[in-house]
Amino acid sequence: MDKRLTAEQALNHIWITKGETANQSHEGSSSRKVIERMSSFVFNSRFRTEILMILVSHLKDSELVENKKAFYKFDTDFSGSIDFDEMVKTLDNEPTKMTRSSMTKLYNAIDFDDSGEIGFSEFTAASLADDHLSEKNLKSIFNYLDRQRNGHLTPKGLVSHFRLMGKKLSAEEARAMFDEVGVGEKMTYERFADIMTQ
Ligand SMILES: [Ca+2]
Ligand SMILES: [Ca+2]
Repeated sequence: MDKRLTAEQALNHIWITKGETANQSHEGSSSRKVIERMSSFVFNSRFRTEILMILVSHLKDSELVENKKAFYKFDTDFSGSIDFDEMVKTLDNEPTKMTRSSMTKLYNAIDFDDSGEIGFSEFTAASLADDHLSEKNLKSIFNYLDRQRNGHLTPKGLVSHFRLMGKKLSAEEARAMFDEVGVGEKMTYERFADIMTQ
């Protein structure tokens, strides 16, 4: 709860809203929504980001039409990734302005694997809509992670799940991910849903 307020307050700080004109196209305002959602990504915990990345890999193309449209608005050379210059150029063209230093922070937060570029999955994880975070989707991701079906997630369970996905995660990192979101040993679905929808 607190985190959400902080994010919203900071967001108001980042954006100098010029107001939308009545004749602004639907596409313009829908991509602006994507950008607004994206801009709060700076405040994400690692746990939430990791789970969003998993969620993205489970979504169908048909559920990501809006995200794809927005992605190609940024990826102007159609290389399949967004570099920092592309991000700056696209955001500079928006009716709302963001400072360079906010852009850098945002870019680094979305470039979750530190590859120096924002790929489609990273972009999408950062710009998911409330619909994508429906109870149905969250329950299915939770059940997917709760492989022992005992109703909670643990740092240890996360480590073994990551190993299955071919991703490295040390016990210390998993522990730190739980600590960051204020969870001890066991994360229930309710807590999980809370973290994911904040
Ligand atoms: Ca590109
Ligand atoms: Ca990347």
